[in-house]
Amino acid sequence: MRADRIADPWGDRTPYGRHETWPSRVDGYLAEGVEPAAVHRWVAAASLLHSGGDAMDIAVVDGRMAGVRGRAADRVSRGRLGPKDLFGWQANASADRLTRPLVRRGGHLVETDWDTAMELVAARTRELLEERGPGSIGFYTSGQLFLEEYYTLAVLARAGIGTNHLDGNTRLCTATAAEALKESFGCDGQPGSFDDLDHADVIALFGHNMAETQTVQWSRVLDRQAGGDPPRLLCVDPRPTQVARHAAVHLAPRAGTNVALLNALLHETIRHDRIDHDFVEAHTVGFEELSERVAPCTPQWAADICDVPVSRIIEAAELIGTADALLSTVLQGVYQAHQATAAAVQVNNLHLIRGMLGRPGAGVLQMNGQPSAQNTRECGADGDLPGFRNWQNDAHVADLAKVWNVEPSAIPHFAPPTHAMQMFRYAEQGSIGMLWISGTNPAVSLPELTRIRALLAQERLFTVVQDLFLTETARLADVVLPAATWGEKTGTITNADRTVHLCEKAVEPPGEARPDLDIFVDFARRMDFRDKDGGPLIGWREPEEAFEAWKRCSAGRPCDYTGLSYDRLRDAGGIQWPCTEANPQGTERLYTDGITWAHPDDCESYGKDLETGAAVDPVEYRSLNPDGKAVLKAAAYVEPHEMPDERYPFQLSTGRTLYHFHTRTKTGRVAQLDEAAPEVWVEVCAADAVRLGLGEGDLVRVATPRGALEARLRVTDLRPGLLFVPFHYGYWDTKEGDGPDGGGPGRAANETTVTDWDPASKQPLFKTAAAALTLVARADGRYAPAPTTTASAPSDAGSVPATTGGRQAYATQDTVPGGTP
Ligand SMILES: Nc1nc2c(c(=O)[nH]1)N[C@H]1C(S)=C(S)[C@@H](COP(=O)(O)OP(=O)(O)OC[C@H]3O[C@@H](n4cnc5c(=O)[nH]c(N)nc54)[C@H](O)[C@@H]3O)O[C@H]1N2
Ligand SMILES: Nc1nc2c(c(=O)[nH]1)N[C@H]1C(S)=C(S)[C@@H](COP(=O)(O)OP(=O)(O)OC[C@H]3O[C@@H](n4cnc5c(=O)[nH]c(N)nc54)[C@H](O)[C@@H]3O)O[C@H]1N2
Ligand SMILES: [Mo]
Repeated sequence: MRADRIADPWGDRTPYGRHETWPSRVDGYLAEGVEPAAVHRWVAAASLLHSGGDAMDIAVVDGRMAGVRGRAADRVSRGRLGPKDLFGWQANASADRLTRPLVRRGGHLVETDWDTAMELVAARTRELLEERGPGSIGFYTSGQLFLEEYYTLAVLARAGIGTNHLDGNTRLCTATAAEALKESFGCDGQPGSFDDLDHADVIALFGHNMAETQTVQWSRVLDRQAGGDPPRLLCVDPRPTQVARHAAVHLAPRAGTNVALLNALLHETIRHDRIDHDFVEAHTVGFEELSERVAPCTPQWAADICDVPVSRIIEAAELIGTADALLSTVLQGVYQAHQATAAAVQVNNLHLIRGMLGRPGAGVLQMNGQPSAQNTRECGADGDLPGFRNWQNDAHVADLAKVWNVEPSAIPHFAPPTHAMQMFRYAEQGSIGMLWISGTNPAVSLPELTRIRALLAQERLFTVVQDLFLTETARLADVVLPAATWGEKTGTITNADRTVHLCEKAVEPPGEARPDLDIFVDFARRMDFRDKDGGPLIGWREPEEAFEAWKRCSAGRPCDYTGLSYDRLRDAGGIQWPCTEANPQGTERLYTDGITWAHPDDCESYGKDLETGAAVDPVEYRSLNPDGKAVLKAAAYVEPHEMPDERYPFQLSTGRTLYHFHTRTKTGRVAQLDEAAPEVWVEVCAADAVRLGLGEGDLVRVATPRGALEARLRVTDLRPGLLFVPFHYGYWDTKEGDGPDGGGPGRAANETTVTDWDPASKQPLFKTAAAALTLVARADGRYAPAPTTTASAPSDAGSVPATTGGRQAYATQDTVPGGTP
């Protein structure tokens, strides 16, 4: 069967009932003119454009990628693929891929050979180490490389250079997921499993537009809704997402008020005694304090703050309170906020007091966004030590030093690992003299771009950018290293429910582009990093050797990989960690038998004060939680730092659309995806549009105290007083002289966002800013270039042509009879 998967992103329904197995449906797409029989090889991989980890095979014809298909047996997708995965691979073959290293000479980036480029980087590193020490060097990496690459980078940076300045764009993405898990359970590690979607009777989505950002798991929800005993959904999102449209209860709160709402939900749960007292007694500390703190947080109190009907809050509390198996998911509507960790922790609290953990259907998914964000975190390429080790615990540092065969003092742990927002500040001030950026495009994705551009362009900052394309960030670099990507190199990625997939090399990279692992290993060799016995610090070259080295580092930690191998992953497909020799099938759910990693000797973190971010000291933690139970941490609601006023009367939120990935370096180069959403737009509700005399398609200006952008207006059903702008659109494909560089109007959402972050997770705020909206030019018959299939659907359905993909977007969908192949 063929279907236009741009017009229908989720594909056909395969209904199933509660506690049944999700039926398979194998999705595939082959390039125009390629017949299945012409495919020479199918090479195993998994999705790289979100955190779902959908297994997919890459079709190879004459040494080139020619298509993809899902894998029926895959535990997370059962064969399905979303539009980004069906079509996105085509970007690999873009004519403008970087194929040779570039170095800046006389103000211009010019091509050079690898040896010259790498020697330049190594020479600068040596010079800085000698003159100013390891603290003058910083690394900013990604959630999109492979585990093997992060681990190598973590060893290289932490024990080789000896710098504390290593973080990922995961800071913008899943830092709050990690922090909320540490606060509640003492340690990172996703408690739940995607399989919980098969068993839950209530699914609550907090600030998570699953329909657009995890399209395959959303198909699963739709399939359950079409089957017997469907789950009831609770959606907390100020926009009319597809999730909201399918919800039994939809709350559209004022942006930035999640803590008030969650405190009211806790208040109601406790008031009605919908509590699992045995679970609370056996597995938690802090219940009394939590009860006291939420006692004044009545639904009426929250209704005023959140600007939602009080009856709706009571309904939401009843849904949660009467669930037999509750699954909650949490994502950026919670994480990119001034009280990110405080709010995410209250979702954990709801589960803990209701005993909704560790059994089928009862679980929390503190979601990840990027495909390998989990690996960035577990390998310590973010602001943590590898293997979820605790930087404040000398025994953990000593253990890591043993794995690496270095002195503990060689691993900086005098202060918490530096977070990305602080690293950029150091680069701005000049204490960081070299910043090596891999697999991320901060000149589009960080807040307050005027500041970021100026900071990266500084003469005194030596910037290395490792990417596939000459991105906005690469254009500001001193050295640009052309990387190979997914499909052109081998490695593993771990998705949001701890499922590890192997991605194998299918084709050669273009030109001289090299895998990120090769680049890091090459650098380590040039720097001649040694262990304490004079052996090489990094003794591996190949991905599988790096994986084996990581296994040794993960041994005995929560993310234990010792039972996995490339061969096992080839045979079995995706496997969930922890996976040991004693437990070779992996682990579906954490915390099935109590809270296992919160003990003071084992925990990754002693926690932080949710309001100030101050670290709890070991002695305090030990006295609060001597037996290592889950910690119920309360938090008071605090108003967003920047609220609308007369000059800036709107709240501005930013986020995603289904058809694009981040700064569009891949999806913007693919016809099917680009044409579905070719330009930036801004969403406003009908009442606000009428009040301001604005209409669909008008060119408007959105301004905040930091900057402005221009976009066409889409009138939708989002909450009054709110504006929404997708953050995907940088300026790489605008005409010469256009965009902020050339003085024209900006179109990147981050021209407007603020440099500010959650005190505990240090994740920046992308969901609340005060903004003004003014007319630039009338629509003159034009429409906003926004999809109609998604949250950006126009409130007047017939007013805009429907989003379709046409023939070029036809993909196959095959349901396997009988479900499980
Ligand atoms: N199509 C697509 N999928 C992706 C990505 C992509 O770029 N494109 N990126 C991947 C990555 S890295 C990530 S992190 C995830 C992100 O996935 P999501 O978090 O689902 O995506 P966002 O659009 O950032 O934000 C989700 C929702 O938060 C809502 N929101 C805004 N403010 C508030 C608030 O104050 N409270 C609440 N409750 N909700 C609020 C917004 O209306 C929005 O619908 O997606 C992943 N998947
Ligand atoms: N306003 C606003 N801003 C946001 C957000 C928001 O919701 N609103 N969301 C934030 C979130 S959650 C995220 S995750 C970030 C994402 O922000 P970024 O990480 O900056 O976005 P990407 O476009 O994914 O950048 C990844 C880069 O890596 C390159 N790349 C891809 N594969 C490889 C590879 O194998 N090797 C190398 N070396 N490079 C590769 C790509 O070409 C691309 O340039 O944006 C954040 N910024
Ligand atoms: Mo993300």
